[in-house]
Amino acid sequence: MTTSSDLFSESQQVIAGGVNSPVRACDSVQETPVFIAKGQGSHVTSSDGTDYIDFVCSWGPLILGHAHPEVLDAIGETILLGTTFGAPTRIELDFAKTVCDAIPSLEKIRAVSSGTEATMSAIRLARGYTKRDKIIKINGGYHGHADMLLVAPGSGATTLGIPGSAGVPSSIIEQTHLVPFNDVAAVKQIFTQYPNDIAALIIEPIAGNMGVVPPQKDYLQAIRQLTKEHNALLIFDEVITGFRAAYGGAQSLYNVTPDLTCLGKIIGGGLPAACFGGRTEIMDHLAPTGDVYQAGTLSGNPVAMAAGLKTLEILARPDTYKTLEQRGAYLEQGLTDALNATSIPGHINRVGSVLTLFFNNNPVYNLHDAQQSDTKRFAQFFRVMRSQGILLPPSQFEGWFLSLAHTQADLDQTIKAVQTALISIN
Ligand code: KE4
Repeated sequence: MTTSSDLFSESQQVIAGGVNSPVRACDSVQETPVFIAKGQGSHVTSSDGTDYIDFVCSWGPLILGHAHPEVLDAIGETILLGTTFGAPTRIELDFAKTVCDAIPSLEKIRAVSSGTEATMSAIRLARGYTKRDKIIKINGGYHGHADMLLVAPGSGATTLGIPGSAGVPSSIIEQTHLVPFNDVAAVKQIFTQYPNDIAALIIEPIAGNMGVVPPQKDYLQAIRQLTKEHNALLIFDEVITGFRAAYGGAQSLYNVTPDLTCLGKIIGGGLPAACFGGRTEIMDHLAPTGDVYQAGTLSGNPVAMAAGLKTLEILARPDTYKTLEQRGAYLEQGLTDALNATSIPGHINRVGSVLTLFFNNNPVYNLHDAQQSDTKRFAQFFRVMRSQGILLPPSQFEGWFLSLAHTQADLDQTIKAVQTALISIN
């Protein structure tokens, strides 16, 4: 059996950094990555044959767990009809109707293949629609790796301590203005400075890439009001929160309707699919009806649409989100009790089925707070948890994702492993 470390050494010869996405390399926790051979429900098995309870869940998409039988059936039936046509298909229409029915801000969508494409395209559409160039983003918000959004990005860049990225021209960066999360005054200040120049404010309504950080009371409502007053578009990046925080996304949970919404992860059902959308009068600015160009060879891929559509159908079943909330609350309580039994300072942020345990003396309301966390202690904790068969996202600045496949036994085993890990790093 080939070990993960052997595979990683080989991969580093032919794949940049040995991984196809930086955060998978586990640099920040001073580990080498586990190579996964298969997943089933809430568990994955490494190439070394070790079983893990999985809280990465592919960084969010697998809210039903790995290899859900109904999703596999939907993929299996669809793929027999062909994989891609570069022409419209009925299933793309069914997918668009389902997503538009679910998400309050959506009258029309355009499907793409990744969250990065969705947010990049939404920003271009906002700039084309408003004929303005400047954008506002949140310090520590992560929206994929499009140039204009790689400014103080969260997720892997924060994990690796990279403030931005080489290769992005300063002329691009100077059009992107930063504000802290949960800080209305900072947004007001930018609009006062540039009253008629802001095309859009893009935000993760529940921050997920500085660790999980919920919006404070009335924050999103205030941002909605300010963007409206200044004729700037409000873009909710719901790539994580869409169909995770609620079936209608964070916008339905907090009752705030943005002008554009970006979705990804869950809506692909484990295959590459994402989308962006909004009111018809904005979306009709997109080619071919309008003059904002955007395109994609595999956009709306029928097999990915089938996986996503089946996933959303299952999520629409009764009590789904009640169950996810119960499981999230149970795990949070277990972590809280385990922390309180030690002298280790920690704070847990949770929304539904995604949470972050911050090794931090204080509550976390924004990136600055999150960066006060003890990342060394997180790395120790991660390693001890992995040695006990629990796979966490290898970063203090990511969320633990639960799925409908995580059982009570999984959660009890996880809580026990947390108790052991905290004692060992106390
Ligand atoms: P992708 O291009 O990776 O499909 O989506 C980019 C993206 C956009 N918006 C939000 C809110 C996101 O969280 C992401 C991607 N999330 C990261 C981790 N939180 C994906 C993991 C990775 O980069 O490997």
